[in-house]
Amino acid sequence: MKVAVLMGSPRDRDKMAPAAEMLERLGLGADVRVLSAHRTPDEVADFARSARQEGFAAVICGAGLAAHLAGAVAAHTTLPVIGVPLSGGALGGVDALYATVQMPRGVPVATVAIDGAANAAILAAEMVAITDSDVSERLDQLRAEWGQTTAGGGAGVPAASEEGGVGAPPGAAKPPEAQS
Ligand code: C2R
Repeated sequence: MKVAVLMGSPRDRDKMAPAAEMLERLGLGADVRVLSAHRTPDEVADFARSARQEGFAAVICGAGLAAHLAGAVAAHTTLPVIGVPLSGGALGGVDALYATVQMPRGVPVATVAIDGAANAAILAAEMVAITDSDVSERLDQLRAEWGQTTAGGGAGVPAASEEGGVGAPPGAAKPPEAQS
């Protein structure tokens, strides 16, 4: 199974890199593309309409500012779409968060934290793991490594700057639950 990782601008690459890294770590192929609902609307629609047939399990969309990419993709597919609001600009990513999360009924976008690219990949893997026991086992291993059992308290969760970090702001070595 493969997962698409889309981003609105080449300048989003660093913030979205943890998504592809995490997918790879969980044994899933990542198809990374720059597509914009504003700048390349026809390409976005073409991609989304054919994504299921192309064998994608889910589509991760990262965008900053007036982030319409995830919503535009969701308009053209019933695959699960996971939105990653990206930080930057005068509003620090809150604009992208609201634009991504506030979808109208019938066209959902599962939205992770601002700059939460790694969590978007984990969520996509969890969707695949519903029917894929190999991916399910890798997710269990990841949790075990990070000490994220109910008893472990997440003490081993790496900071965002480390391998496959969870998407916390740079320098904030917090477990995922501390972000929400
Ligand atoms: P540029 O630096 O290329 O001007 O992009 C991008 O994700 C980026 O964070 C600035 C910001 O604009 C965002 N962008 C969107 C969309 N396309 C580009 N939000 C979209 O389709 O939603």
